[in-house]
Amino acid sequence: MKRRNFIKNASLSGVGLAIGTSLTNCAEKAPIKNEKIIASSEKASLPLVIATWNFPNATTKAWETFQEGKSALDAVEQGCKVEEADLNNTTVGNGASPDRDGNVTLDSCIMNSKGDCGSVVYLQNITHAISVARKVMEDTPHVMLAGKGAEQFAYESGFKKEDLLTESSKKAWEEWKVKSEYKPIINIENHDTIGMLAVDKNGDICGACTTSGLAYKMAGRVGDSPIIGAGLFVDNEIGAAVATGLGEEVMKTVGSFLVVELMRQGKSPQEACEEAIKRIVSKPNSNYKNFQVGYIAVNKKGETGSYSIHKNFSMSKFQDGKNTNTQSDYFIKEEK
Ligand code: SD4
Repeated sequence: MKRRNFIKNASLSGVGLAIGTSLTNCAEKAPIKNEKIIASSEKASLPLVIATWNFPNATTKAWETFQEGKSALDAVEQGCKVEEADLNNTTVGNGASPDRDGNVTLDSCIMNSKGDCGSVVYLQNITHAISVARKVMEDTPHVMLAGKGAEQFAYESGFKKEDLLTESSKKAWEEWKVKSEYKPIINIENHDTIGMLAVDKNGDICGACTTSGLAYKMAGRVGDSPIIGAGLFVDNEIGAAVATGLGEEVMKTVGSFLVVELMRQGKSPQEACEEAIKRIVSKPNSNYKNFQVGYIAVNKKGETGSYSIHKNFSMSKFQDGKNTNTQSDYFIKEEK
């Protein structure tokens, strides 16, 4: 398919889901007490870890990281690394589906309880994008590094060059190229981005998100997942949220920041996720029936919530030594 056709189809269809140096950039806030949220009920058992989708190995790794006495930041990084290394996860890290030109490009970000954050976009040839994002946060004066600069920084930080395109991803891409159809596919099979939020025993919250984005995306396309405020947001006074699904729609509504701000206004994590999804579906001309978006959120008390447009989104949780995966409530109830 000619690039122009691809662009046209993508915009008509809504695009399918083939599915710090400490930072001065993320401003430190004066502490704001939201009595409505903080004082209203007892805290849930801490620590806890939640993640998008069904990722028991990742949440287990994050929990074990806590058990070793490490931080919530370590927990989310280690948890996300499990999926980045899993060759069967074709939406994250090594083994991920390439863009339409055959290049595997990764987007990732991380945020700590002090409001510091780091991000990499369009990163190639490095499995653990989340660890590079953490290095951007901790070792540079910047928030975001892209493309060749991010890759160069990764090598200078000790990461090794790897070929992330596996034989099976290459084969699938070659099959896709025969027709080069970029159709909306809303099924669960095509979503595997991991977004993870962890609350330590003191109630301090960190988050991370890592993905290869959409399979067979246009070369150069970047989604919501590395964008602080869209794919991920942490406000240690209030809570945190992370998104999965069609990143374009998440970016247009600054979704994760919105969820956290709704919690600041007094909504529970569940109510906040629902409202953020409603903002997407209620936009004029929204073709939400053709794409999936899901949010998970946690507040300062350790209460959690999740919600999506279509059914089959789920949230993994590790709490009280127990791993669970729960189907999320969703907007389109008439779906079979
Ligand atoms: C993106 N939000 O790049 C990501 C895709 C995703 O599960 O979450 N897939 O738009």
